[in-house]
Amino acid sequence: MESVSGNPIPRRIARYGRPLLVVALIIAILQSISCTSTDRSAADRDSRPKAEISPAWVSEDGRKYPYEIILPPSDMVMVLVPPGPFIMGSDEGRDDAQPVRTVWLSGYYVDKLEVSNGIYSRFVEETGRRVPIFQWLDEVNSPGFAVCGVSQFDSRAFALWAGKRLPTEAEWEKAARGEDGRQWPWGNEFDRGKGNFHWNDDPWEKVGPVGAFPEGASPYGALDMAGNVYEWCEDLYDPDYYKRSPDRDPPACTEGELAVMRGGDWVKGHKASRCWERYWRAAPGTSLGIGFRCVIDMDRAIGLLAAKPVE
Ligand SMILES: [Ca+2]
Ligand SMILES: [Ca+2]
Repeated sequence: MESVSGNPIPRRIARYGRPLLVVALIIAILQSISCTSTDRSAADRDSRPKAEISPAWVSEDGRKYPYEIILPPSDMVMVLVPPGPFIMGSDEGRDDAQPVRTVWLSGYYVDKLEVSNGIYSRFVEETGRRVPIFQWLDEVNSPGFAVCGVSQFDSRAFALWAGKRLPTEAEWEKAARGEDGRQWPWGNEFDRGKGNFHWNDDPWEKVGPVGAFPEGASPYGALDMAGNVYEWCEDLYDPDYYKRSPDRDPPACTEGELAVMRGGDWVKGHKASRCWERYWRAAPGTSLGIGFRCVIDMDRAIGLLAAKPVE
């Protein structure tokens, strides 16, 4: 009788209670293992060297320098050019890039992209600097396009606002071609599809957006160092400067009537965009094909509290 042996419900509990208890224990153990595993993963992530989370170049004294940083107020991505030697100059073309030699540079960060209209307009708003002279042309004034129509003086003023500076010719050249003496940022064969050049198949007949040709990246990841807009350097143009400048951290040349710009523009082709080609213009002058990018010394960048790795 159920009444004698007890309520059927307690009996079921008695009958299934042990297996249920075992199952509950197994679930609890599995949950415990799962939580422990999750906690361990989190702990592992937290304890991993930052270099694994945000890859960094490590100096001989153990300092870590992220390969990419962003600095306010321009908030542009900058890529690292670690200290070391590179092959500068060329035996081709005019003799102003001769001789070919090895030059050693301290480390620095260079803007990954040319300065855009959008970023330049923030500088204009904050400082009252004149607007670039071709901004009335709808075909060049899109916020994402490289700024053009700026003088070397304008570019320097922007660099000062951004807490940076214009590159020396040597810094510009190394950022463009890396260490191995290549002709273009991507290698030794010209490719119209790797930059905004004249007569190529891209949608832009004049200046175009910054960063539109990722396959044209330099060994350090800088884009558009061949084509789109010429880029002002800090140097004045001396045709003999490559012959007489020091082999270690050559400073910007301060003697000359004209200012240096590099990399060719949207109206030029393969020759002007060779990494070692030097070109020039009056420092107060400009054109639809002249813009710029900035650099900052590596240690100065890291010393700034606002410097942070790019996620
Ligand atoms: Ca084009
Ligand atoms: Ca360029």
